[in-house]
Amino acid sequence: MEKPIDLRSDTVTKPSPEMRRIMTEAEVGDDVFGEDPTVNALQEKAAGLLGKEAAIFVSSGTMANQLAIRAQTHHGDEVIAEKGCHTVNYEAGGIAALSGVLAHTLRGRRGVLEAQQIREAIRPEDHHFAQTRLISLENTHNGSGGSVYPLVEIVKIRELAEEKGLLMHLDGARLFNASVASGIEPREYARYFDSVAFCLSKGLGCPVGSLVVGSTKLIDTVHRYRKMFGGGMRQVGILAAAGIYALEHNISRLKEDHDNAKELARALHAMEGLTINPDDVETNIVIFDVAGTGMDAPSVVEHLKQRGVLMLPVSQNRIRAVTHMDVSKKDIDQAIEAIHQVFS
Ligand code: TLP
Repeated sequence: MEKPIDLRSDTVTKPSPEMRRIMTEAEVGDDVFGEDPTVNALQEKAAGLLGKEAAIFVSSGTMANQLAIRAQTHHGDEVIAEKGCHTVNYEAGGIAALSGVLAHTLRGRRGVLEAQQIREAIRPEDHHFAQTRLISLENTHNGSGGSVYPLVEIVKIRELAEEKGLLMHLDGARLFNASVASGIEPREYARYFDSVAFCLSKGLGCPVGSLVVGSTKLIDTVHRYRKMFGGGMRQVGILAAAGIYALEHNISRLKEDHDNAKELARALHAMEGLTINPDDVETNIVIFDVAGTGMDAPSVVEHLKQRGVLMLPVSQNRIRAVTHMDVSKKDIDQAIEAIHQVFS
């Protein structure tokens, strides 16, 4: 059988032959001793790219977010976040279990919280209340179909955070998608956050890995918790080498993924019974509603699977398709054809 067109996530990419070659040649050492030269080089590169003092290589986006939150909160604190964000919804309750914090979630418009909304949610100085400590934002916002956080709003939220003495974390799992779509440098986004997590194993095409960046002091604290959470790794330069390669070669090409997502969104919009606004598709995630077809999302996904196209049902009526480097324009055309067949 032909290889399926896998649009379930941008996490499914396989390392390219060139990336694999570079991995096999990587110089390695024991990273728990801080002696892996390739890991050190990746961390320096990541910190430089995001304009921060330091960075730390970790195994996953979840690990990166959880560590950043653990390092910047105390048990019983409150974290303000958007209702549909990854950190609160899809990390196995980690912020409660590992950091002992409360999530104070607010509904954003396409994943975007406004400063005024956050201002109203900050707990007053009163011993009855949990202490609001951290604001956590997500850019791009996965659950809202890869929406890009407007920088002007981030700036306002930072001003508020400074006024109230709060810290800010960015789940930038797909920060480079946001940057390529908006033309705003990653370091410009990062400026307004105390910590930023970003992933190498999504659109950038690595087999594994994420980074947390921030001040030297913060990253030192994260390092301690990484050890505590069992995330210390040894001769991991073979993975870090893939990360360096990805940061050097795979960022600007994200535009192709965005173009493919837009093409898919336009085609879906033209089909009867499907609901999607192609203008909402800013990066590589396409979420569409199938309620008007009389079929539910799991059965549409099953029919597509039989035609060699994989997507993810994200609710009873909504389906997610994510474009990435292992999906070509031709694959997108083929996927559109398969969708036509399912509904004809
Ligand atoms: N998201 C994955 C799955 O968890 C659904 C995906 O396929 O989109 N932040 C954001 C915004 C994410 O989208 C993800 C992964 C993570 C963090 C966690 O990254 P990993 O999977 O590396 O722990």
